[in-house]
Amino acid sequence: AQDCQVANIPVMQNFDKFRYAGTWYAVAKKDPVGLFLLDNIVANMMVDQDGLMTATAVGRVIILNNWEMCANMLATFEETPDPAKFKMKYWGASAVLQSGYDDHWVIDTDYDNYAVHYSCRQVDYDGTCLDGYSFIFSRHPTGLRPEDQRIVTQRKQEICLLGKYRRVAHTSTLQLL
Ligand code: DAO
Repeated sequence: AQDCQVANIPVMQNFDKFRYAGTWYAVAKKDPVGLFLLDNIVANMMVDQDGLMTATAVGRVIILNNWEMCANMLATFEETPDPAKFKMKYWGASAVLQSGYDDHWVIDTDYDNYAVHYSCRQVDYDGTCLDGYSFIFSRHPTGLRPEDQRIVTQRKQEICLLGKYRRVAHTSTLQLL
């Protein structure tokens, strides 16, 4: 069993940012308070010659109560002593979009099919996560392979978020890429 302490959450061992690079489709998401990215979420991770990891991401958002748009987001990642734990500075191509500074932890990935992401924005007094979000990413827009689903379900349980996810559709009624 797991104690759900943010500090004890197991992350990817020997994380390789070079193999993590490339396109990832969000197929499921646990939303934070003040949900931002709704669906059609695609992230493109890059590592430059100096080893700096950056990302571009798109997704459908609703801003100013009822205005639907495609968010074009940018992010840079700061490394920490744990290679699977990054600090992510993010902002929108447009000023109406969210910006912020979040954790970006890679819980597990096989690099070729699935990745489990986790970010706790606010740790509670008891050490559990009070407000956070998590993406389940796939290399395939069609979703996870059955053999990956089993692993991902296990990871969701280990990060104490089993049952908290919603499916992220890739319907692309807005022009996204
Ligand atoms: O959608 O509610 C939310 C939180 C997500 C905010 C961060 C989005 C921009 C950066 C994406 C980079 C790849 C994960």
